[in-house]
Amino acid sequence: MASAQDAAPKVVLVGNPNVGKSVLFNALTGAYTTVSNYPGTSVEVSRGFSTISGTRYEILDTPGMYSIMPISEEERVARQILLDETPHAVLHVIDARNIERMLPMTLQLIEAGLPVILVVNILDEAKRLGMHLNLELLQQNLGVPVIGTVMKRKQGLAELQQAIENYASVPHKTFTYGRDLERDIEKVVAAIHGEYRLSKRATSLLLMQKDSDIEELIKASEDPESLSGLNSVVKDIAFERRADLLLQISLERRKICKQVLEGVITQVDKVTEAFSEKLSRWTMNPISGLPILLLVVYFGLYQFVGGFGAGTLVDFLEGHLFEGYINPVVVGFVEEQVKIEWLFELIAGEYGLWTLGIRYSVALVLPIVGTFFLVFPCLKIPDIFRVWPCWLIACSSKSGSLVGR
Ligand SMILES: Nc1nc2c(ncn2[C@@H]2O[C@H](COP(=O)(O)OP(=O)(O)OP(=O)(O)O)[C@@H](O)[C@H]2O)c(=O)[nH]1
Ligand SMILES: [Mg+2]
Repeated sequence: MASAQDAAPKVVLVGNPNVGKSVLFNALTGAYTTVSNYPGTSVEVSRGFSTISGTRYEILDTPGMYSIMPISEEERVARQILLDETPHAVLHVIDARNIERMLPMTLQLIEAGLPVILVVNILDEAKRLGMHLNLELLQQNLGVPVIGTVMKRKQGLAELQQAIENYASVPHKTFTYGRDLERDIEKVVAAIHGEYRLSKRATSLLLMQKDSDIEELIKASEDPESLSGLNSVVKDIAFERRADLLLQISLERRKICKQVLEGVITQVDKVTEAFSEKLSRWTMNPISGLPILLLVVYFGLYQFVGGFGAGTLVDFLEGHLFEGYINPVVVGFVEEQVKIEWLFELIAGEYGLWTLGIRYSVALVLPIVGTFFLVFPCLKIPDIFRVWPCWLIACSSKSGSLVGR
C-alpha cells in the first residue's frame, strides 16, 4: 500500500556543488528533515517536506553534480535519484556568476525530458560584479520556468514556490546539434524500443558516450533481438567517431548555450575586482599558480610553521618560559605536597601528567599547530592544493573526458 510519503509529489534539487542547493532545501523544508546514506553508498541524501498552498511536497537535496553523465560516486547517486524517482519538478540550481559554465547541464536535463525549473541563485554577487541578467529572455529561450533568487536572504523563495505549485508539463524545446551528430542520435533513438525515465534522445547520447549504468539499464530492459541491434548501431558510431565524440558533444552544447544566452547577460558597470578574487584567479592559473604554491610552501610552511612556530616559539615557550619559570614552581609545589614517590612521578615526573599532558601540549604542539592553522586559510592554500591535482588530471586526460561532459 502506498504511504502518505510516497503519495507526496517530489521536488528534486540538483546542480553543481556550492551553488546553494542545501540553503534552498532548508528554506523550503524548515527544521524537520532526514539525512540518510543512499542505499549501497556512503553518499548522503537529505529529505524533507514542504507545504505549498496546501499541497505537501517531498523535497530531496542531492550531492553536487557537474553533468548527468556521472564520474564520481556523488554524481552517480544524484543521477540515480533522477532515474529512480518520478519528480513533479527538478530544480536545477545554478550560480548566476557562472551561468555560461552551468547552463550545459540545464540543456542536458531539458533534453532528458525532466520537469526542469531553472533557479538562478547568488544574484546578489552577480549584481555586485556588475552583471545584469535578463531572466525573462532566458526563460523564453529555454522554454522552462526560470526564477532568480538570493537564497541566503530567501529572496525569490515565494516566486519559486509558486513556480513549483504551477508547474505544468509541456513538451520541451529540442536543442539541435550539428547535422552529423543529429544523424547518429536519430539512428540510436530508432534502435531503442523500451521506454525509459530519461528521454530516448538523452539515453542515446549517454549510450554513445559509453555510460555503463545506462548500458546496464538497457541490457536489463530491451529484448535480446533489439538489444543486439542497438549494440551494433552504438558500436558502429563509437568506432566511426572514436575519441572526438565527447569533445564534440561538449563543444556543441556550449555553442547552443551561447545562442541561448544571447542578450541575456549585460555587463552594467565594471567593478574593480577584490584582492581575494584576484588572488583566487592567480592561484587557479597554472602559470602564476606554481610560483604561488612554491612561495606558500617555502614562506608559509617551511619558514613560518617550521622556522618560527617549531623553532622560535617552541624555544621561547619550552626553553625559556616553562624551563625557567613555570616548571620549577609547579614541580617544587608538587614535591612539597606529594610525598609518595610514584604519585609524584605520575603528576610531575618526566612522563607525568604535567610534563606530557600540559607542558608539551602548550609548549610544543600548540605553537606548531597554531602557526599552521594561521597560515592555512590566510594564504588560500586550499585553492592551490585543490587546483593543481585537477590541472594535472586534465592535462593527462587525452580523450578529453573531463571537458567532454
Ligand atoms: N552570496 C550568496 N551566497 C549564497 C547564496 N545562496 C547560498 N550561498 C552560499 O553558498 C555556499 C554554498 O551553499 P550550499 O547550500 O551549501 O551549496 P550546495 O549547492 O548545497 O553545495 P554542495 O552540497 O557541496 O553540492 C554557502 O556558503 C551559502 O551561504 C546567495 O544567494 N548569495
Ligand atoms: Mg549541499
